[in-house]
Amino acid sequence: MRTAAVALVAVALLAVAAACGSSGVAQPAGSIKVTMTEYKFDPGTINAPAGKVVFYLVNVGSMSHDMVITQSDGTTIVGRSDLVSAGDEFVFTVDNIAAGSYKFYCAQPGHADLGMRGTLTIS
Ligand SMILES: [Cu+2]
Repeated sequence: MRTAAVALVAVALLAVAAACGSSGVAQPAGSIKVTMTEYKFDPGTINAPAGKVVFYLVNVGSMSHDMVITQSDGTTIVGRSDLVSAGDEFVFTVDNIAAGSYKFYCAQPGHADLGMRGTLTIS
């Protein structure tokens, strides 16, 4: 009985460690916070000044997501984030982005078609 209680406490502690383990990246000053869920980005329409743009990606969903930015043709990639695990955050920096219209989407299979896409306007 006592062994079982100790095991339960150990499991509880592990669960807490897992919950805070990989996250904890603070939002950088001047970054644009983008929340990722199944299956959308919030906001889905982003405006930013030309130059260096920093996205603070927060995955509050239950699956891994990423963010790929393309020219308005939808295929020429100008930036790609790391894969962000569920519950994790990632600071995604795009250097020297020029004024213009861009698109972004999640490159995980099927996600973009299910709605994980948006538009980025750089001015
Ligand atoms: Cu996704």
